[in-house]
Amino acid sequence: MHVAIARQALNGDSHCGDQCAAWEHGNKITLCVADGLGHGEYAEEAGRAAVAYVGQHLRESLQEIFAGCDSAIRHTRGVAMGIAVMDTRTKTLTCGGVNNISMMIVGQRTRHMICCDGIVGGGYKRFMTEVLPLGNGDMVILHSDGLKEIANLSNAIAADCTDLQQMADQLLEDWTCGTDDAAILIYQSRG
Ligand SMILES: [Mn+2]
Repeated sequence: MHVAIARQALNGDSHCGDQCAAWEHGNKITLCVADGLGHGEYAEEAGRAAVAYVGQHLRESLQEIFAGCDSAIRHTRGVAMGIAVMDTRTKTLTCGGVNNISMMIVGQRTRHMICCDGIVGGGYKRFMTEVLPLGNGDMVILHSDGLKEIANLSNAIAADCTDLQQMADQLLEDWTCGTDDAAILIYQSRG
């Protein structure tokens, strides 16, 4: 599984509300970024609770995962969350998100996926999923709003850079907004 994660808490805080995870299960790879509202200890609690819930319900549909997580983390501040599930057999990516996680596929062209309004743990409306083909070499990028909307992604990603971790670290450094926790997850489909 070719995944890189880069995270940074605001002001070097020991707590980071932005949590990321990737799981390989059967013929699926599930990618998740959760941004606990605000920052600090309680944001981290919310982010961790959301990611833990997702990890325990990987076999369910995205609709079920989001609905279950929304109920399960009501005691927290709640999160913005994006999930992308790669099916390695059908070479498709199924995505869904709530609030403002940026999700995109970067390949021959860049495609952005949409989040619905609301908060996981506080209720949301009109959740929908998108299914998109994923070509060999395509990258899937999920990031929190601690990074600015990355303008001209193909330029931002150095063409000669093949090291995903270096790419994630560089994008975090170059595009951090500096006023919030920040996290970026990059997955690349290979072979
Ligand atoms: Mn944030």
